[in-house]
Amino acid sequence: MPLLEIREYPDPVLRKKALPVETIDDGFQRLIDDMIDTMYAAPGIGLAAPQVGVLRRLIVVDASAGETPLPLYVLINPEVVSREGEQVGEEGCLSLPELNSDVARAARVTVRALDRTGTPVTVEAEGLLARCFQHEIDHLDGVLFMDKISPLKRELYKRRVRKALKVGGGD
Ligand code: GNR
Ligand code: NI
Repeated sequence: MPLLEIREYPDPVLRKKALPVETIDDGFQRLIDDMIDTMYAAPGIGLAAPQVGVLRRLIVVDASAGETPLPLYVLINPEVVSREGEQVGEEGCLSLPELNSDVARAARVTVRALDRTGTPVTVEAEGLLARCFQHEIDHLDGVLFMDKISPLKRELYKRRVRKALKVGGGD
């Protein structure tokens, strides 16, 4: 199945708000499968549709780490319905190459969504999985983790990207 092109900052599509999914048809099932393949190939632990240029509210997440297997989540129109506590931990993003930084997030979240069959599901998460859900749902609102780091780090990163685009052309 074809891998999708992952859009990188400063691609404007990453800053737009994604629309709710209204129809889960065959084309949409294909998009889900292609996003799953793209996430694993990257490799990443999550992927949001805007990262592949699709402004719809769809995320895929597999936060399995080494010994600890977790389910693959496909969540349509996901919403954080409750959050508790705080955790600070390092994040990366496939759309922000070479940026890694600590981000403060809720420690635990409850997410309501539809699964790929359109069935309502409620998922409770903590730790890395909770972090990843928050990161992916932010993408659906045009929010990137660079918005949540220190202003100094953010400005240094923006400058680095601008410079790389100037000399390298970036296609
Ligand atoms: O692969 C990814 N790793 C990650 C690590 C910590 C917090 C969030 C993430 S998500 C990221 C893939 C990605 O960019 N998803 O949007
Ligand atoms: Ni990301």
